[in-house]
Amino acid sequence: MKRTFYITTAIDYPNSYPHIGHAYEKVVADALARWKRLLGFDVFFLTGTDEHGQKLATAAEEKKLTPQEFVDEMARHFIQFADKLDISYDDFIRTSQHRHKVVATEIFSRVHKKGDIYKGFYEGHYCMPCETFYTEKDLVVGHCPKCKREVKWLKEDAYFFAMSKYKQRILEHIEKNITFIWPESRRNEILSRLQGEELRDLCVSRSGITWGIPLPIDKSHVIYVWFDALVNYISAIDYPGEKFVRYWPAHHVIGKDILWFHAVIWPAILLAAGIPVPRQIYVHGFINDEAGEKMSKSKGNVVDPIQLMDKYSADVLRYYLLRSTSAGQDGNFSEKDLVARNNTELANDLGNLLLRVCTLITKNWGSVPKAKPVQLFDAAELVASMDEAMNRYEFNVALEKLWEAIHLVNKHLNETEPWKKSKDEQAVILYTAADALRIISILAEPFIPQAAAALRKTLGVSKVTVKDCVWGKTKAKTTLGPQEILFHKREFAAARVFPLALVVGKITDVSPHPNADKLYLLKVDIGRSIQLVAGLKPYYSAAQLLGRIIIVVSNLKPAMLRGVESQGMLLAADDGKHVIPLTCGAPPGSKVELDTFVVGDAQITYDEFAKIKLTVKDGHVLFDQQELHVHRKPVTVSGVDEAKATIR
Ligand code: ME8
Repeated sequence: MKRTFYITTAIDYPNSYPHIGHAYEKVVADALARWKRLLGFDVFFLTGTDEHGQKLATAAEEKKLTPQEFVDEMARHFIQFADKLDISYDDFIRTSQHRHKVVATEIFSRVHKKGDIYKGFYEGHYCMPCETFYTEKDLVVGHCPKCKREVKWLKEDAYFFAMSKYKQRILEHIEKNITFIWPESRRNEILSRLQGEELRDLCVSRSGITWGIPLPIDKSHVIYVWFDALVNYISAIDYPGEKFVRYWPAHHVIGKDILWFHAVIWPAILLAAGIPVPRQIYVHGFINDEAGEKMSKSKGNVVDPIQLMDKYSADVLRYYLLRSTSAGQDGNFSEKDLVARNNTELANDLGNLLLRVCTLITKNWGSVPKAKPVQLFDAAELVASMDEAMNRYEFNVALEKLWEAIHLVNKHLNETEPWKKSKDEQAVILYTAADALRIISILAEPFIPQAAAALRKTLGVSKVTVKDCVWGKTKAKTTLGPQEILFHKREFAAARVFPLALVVGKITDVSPHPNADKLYLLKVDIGRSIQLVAGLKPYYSAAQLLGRIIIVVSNLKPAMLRGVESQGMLLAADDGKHVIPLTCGAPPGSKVELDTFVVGDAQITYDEFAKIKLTVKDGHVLFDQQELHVHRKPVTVSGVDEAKATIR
């Protein structure tokens, strides 16, 4: 029987689009999942979305959707995101799925039957975005210690989980199992917190919220979102069925902000339900901006992983994230460094090596010559040292080992100068290089799966298992090709700014302007309600505009137009004959983006606006050849003469 390896990521809150932290965590888990598969393990890799709780209900309300409609739409983005990033997940769990609700309810009932759930009331400072209650001393200058936002005082009937009962068992487990919480610094953090303070019982219900899983013992409450969410790790493997028996316990990959939930609350729930605790909790650091600052929308320093993949590739982003961060540490994202690594390590060291070897062999031999290779490096030792690093989540170290091998092959070609050698000597040199690349193509798979597949295709390698990482397995007479450019060299250009903050809006009211014949007053929902003055009266009746989805400039200085304030401007294409408002198939409140531009939000004047030239091509709206879109849904306009249209 194959050894099993069950690995999970945290399940992401889909209240907003995936960010670089989500990308990093998924890539970390994916690299290890792929590595273990390479080693012959029977791997099960789980990722997913955490869809209940007030935070999601509020986000849905802002978009005027039901929570279910909202999470259905957002989960699609997260699935597409994982696919684009080449995440080899075996299952994607969504906590609003029936299969999950059944198991979450069952676990709650089990803990209740055990006598570990009791009724009381809760009062405390509650942080809505983090769905967490805090005591006075937890607060940081009166604000949430995690997200630093305002907290609200709440008092409500609630059910409690007698978590304090399990403190000793959890403490002993952590003490006995050195690698249970990894890296060690994180283990020490939890140990000292458990040793130093009393473990309080946990409030595990919320009343007054309907978006969640009802308590089996009291339908007027829903299960606390963290209790609900943690259960995903076993609901996805059909607890208590055959898959659960086969794969549990898991290796959980999570970020440093949710360690307490995984290292203490989750083991307590499992112990109460009579289920073994997880095998390991690996805690990664955060990806911050170039200056080491936390990324946040308000600071405007957020990098979008989807844009990065479009601009470079999933492999380049994966490689950069894995290579430039150390296990457990925070990493500073720098696009400049990403480009530098792409150019030297990926395009030069690896990509050019393949081209060189292919050219030398094809030109001089037609196909791989027959010879006995020189063992440029110890393949078994390379695998073993990479394995050691991978098991410690030291992906940068594993990649350094692999690149040492790549450097040796480059050096071998440079120093032996095969083109000056006899036929026999040349055969040995070139066979060695091709054979080394074959081994490298296998070991590169967990990090850069697309390039590794292209490499294997060129080298005619079909099987991917670590057993093939031995010298001399390349078949003589293999014709190499197609010769792929694995990585293109890039130039780093600092991001340019698109000065218009555009947002999708829905017209909710149309009335005539009191002092002007050609103007309407529009009420528009852009996540909040604003008033616009628009010169559309000659072209449209009120009924034709009501309910229409439009694009609004939201950073234009408000202007008084014939005595009425306009808090923005609607964009329309005008070809001299028709005036047609731009639109987009995204919900009101969504922000318009461009791939390689950062969208500015500083207020601009009408004169500044008038200098910005937008164009239309095939119905899509462009700025400097780039499409305006909302997460790939283009901003469009149809029915105008595109050559003559100006957008105002
Ligand atoms: O916490 N860098 O979801 P989430 C690296 N739903 N990792 C980051 C990060 C950053 N800048 N920002 C966030 C939740 N993360 C819960 C999890 S699990 C049963 C429920 C990590 O979408 C974060 O630490 O806020 C977490 O591991 C994951 O992204 C999802 O965060």
